[in-house]
Amino acid sequence: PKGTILGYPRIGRRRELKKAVEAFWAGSIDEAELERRAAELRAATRERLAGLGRGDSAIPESFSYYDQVLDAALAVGAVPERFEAPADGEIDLATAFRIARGEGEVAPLEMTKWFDSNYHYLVPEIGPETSFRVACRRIVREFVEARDAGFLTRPVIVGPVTFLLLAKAADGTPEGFTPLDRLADLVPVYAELLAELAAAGAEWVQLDEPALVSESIDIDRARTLQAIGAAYDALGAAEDRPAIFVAAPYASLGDALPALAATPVEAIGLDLVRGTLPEGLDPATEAALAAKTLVAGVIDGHNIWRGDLAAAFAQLDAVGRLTGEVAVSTSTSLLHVPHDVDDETELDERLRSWLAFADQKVAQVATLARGLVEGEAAVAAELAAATASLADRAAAPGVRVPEVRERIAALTPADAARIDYAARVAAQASLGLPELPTTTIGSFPQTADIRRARARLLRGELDEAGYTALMREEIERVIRLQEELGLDVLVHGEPERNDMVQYFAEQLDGFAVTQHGWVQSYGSRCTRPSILWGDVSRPEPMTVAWSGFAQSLTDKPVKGMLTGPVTILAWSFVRDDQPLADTAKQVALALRDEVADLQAAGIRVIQVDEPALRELLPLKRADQPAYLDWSVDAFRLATAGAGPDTQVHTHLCYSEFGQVIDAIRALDADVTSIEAARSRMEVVDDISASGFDHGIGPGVYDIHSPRVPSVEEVRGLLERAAGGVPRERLWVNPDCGLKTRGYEETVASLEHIVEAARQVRAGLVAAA
Ligand code: THG
Ligand code: ZN
Repeated sequence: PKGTILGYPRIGRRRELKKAVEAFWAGSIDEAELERRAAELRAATRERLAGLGRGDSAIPESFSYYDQVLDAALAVGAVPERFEAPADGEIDLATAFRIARGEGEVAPLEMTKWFDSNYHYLVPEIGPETSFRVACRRIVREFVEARDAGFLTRPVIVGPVTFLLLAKAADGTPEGFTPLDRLADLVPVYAELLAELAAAGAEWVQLDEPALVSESIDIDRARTLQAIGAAYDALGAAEDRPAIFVAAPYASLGDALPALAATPVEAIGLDLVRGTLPEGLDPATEAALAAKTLVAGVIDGHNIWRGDLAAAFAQLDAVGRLTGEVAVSTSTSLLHVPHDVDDETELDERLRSWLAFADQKVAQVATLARGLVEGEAAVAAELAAATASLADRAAAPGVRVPEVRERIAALTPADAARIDYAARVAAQASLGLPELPTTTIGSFPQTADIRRARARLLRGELDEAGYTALMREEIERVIRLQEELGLDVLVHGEPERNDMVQYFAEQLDGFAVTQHGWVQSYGSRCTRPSILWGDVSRPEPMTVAWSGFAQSLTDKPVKGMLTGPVTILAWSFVRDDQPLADTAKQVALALRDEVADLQAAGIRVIQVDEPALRELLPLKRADQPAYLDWSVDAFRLATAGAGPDTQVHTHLCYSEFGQVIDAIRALDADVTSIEAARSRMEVVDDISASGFDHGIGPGVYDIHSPRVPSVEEVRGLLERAAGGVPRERLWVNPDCGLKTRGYEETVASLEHIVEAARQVRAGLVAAA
């Protein structure tokens, strides 16, 4: 094919898949009905993609009910024993969902972030005993389904090297075992699957190998390179197989390119948006590449800008100097973007003309592919239109706002620095907090009533005053509850917030929000990233009325709750016409204004959440220090306007703190709460070892599970933490916000937490 995409959104234009899957979980539709609806979605997708060309494997078959890494695990039968999958025959959907979601005491596979995106995949568990077999032929069935409808599609599956690199060693595996040790056992199963695809008539198969571009995932690069050679020499040598296309999105392949080029695979995909054109290749690699198809990912699959089509076309030329066979593609799967800009009828028309969602990107690929075949002149009008759109965007009001830029230019290092921690501790003694203070992360359960009130406000059935009254009632209830529970630092519970980023985006200049721009986050869950298109500023206070109201109800300190600059960027679609670092500074200054106003309203504790700090960490080590510099700087800029007696908190989740531990320290927050319950506090030792010497609240309640921890259990965790952290710096809190939990388990858990803190406090005082 001359043009293709690496994958298409699966959730559906109106989240049809989410609705069908959740209906199946709720028991309101059966498996046959779920399959029927999913098939309908796949059929609609193929029709949408017909512009890529029907007959030549241009259309990827990239559907998934839940997650593509889970799909690969099912395909090769790598299912941990606790799920009791059948030893032969196909793994059914019910089992697949049990693996994804758990059931009763059976814990699901762990979930973690997919490269530097907000998508979460399920982490396979591989041990020395894991048996591999072709256990789910869904990709074969879907290929046949497409074939019978007249489409010769290209099945997509996560490749064997990435599958093992993303997996974790199963519990209880011997020291020194890594999942990659099992490559030789796994590859024959992939070969079998490929043979079945070939038998069904597949001409091409796409194996996704994004792990090859990441320097964070593989600890032993030489071994990874060797694994690439072993896997693809073996798969390439198979007699009955489709042509193999290895896609490597999210960054440059680097030294994995020569390794891959040396294997018999027919096509290699390069991300030319995040990555660069390979340079300085050795003659053997040059010769090998010249004989392959290079699939040039020049259309950004990770962002929603229409982009520079002429520059993309020029990149194809450059790739053409490496091989005679060039195809144009998206840089990544379009999984990360919503379906269709044309659905956004409420969006400002001028802004809309600058955007490209999945369907528009497909059209861009088709245009460039036509240019490859018919020559640049044939698509000159389209290229010129994209260039004109870029110029229109650059000149539009709001994209560059002089006042915002002047304020940034006038910043000095002193603006990002608070006085030293010891002086702050002394000033904050006036908060009157006990040893081991208890608090929560911010949100309380979002009840159906709260969501209903917001929906009625949006539909115009409830006016602002009525909505505010309902939210105030809820805040008062949450404050009284926390007082009864005996918590020390209270929160207002965030009933007024839909999403911790969108809430701020809706109130900041420079952002727009969409109506239908849903993007899959994990399983059936989606978010609607906001679009950060212009210079950011804060026209009015965003949270002060709610926090101030909450503080007026109680003598205990109420924590103001803000989302940090990095997280706001990470969970939005961000402008691509200036460095992220510059955009982060603008967001930071808007937050700095909010901090000042909260402080002026009598709020003495302010939490600025940065759960996405690690997510944006660049995949290449060389890029990481600069990122950590600007991300830390943005946080400090947002918070350093706080006086010494204002206590600044931050919160991070996802327990993988290893690579960002120094950055966490550099944030210089007075108190940092982190996820720790599931890792049994191991993370506390890591953090202490790093020299962290500010307040820390390792989570003692795993909010991902409905389980209520006992007082003894919480006490044990606290005592464990107190072993690594001096008690005057230790805080007591859950792992994360309580938004997704029910009230019953929340109240019970918080009672246990407060009681455990009381007991440990007493014990510690007695021992001193
Ligand atoms: N906000 C945003 N991104 C996030 C989180 C967030 N990424 C990581 C983390 N939190 C976990 N992700 C999610 C994403 C979606 C949902 C829950 C956790 C979720 N979504 C609702 C759904 O799909 O039904 C829709 C929510 C809505 O109506 O706005 O429950 O907190 N940006
Ligand atoms: Zn969290």
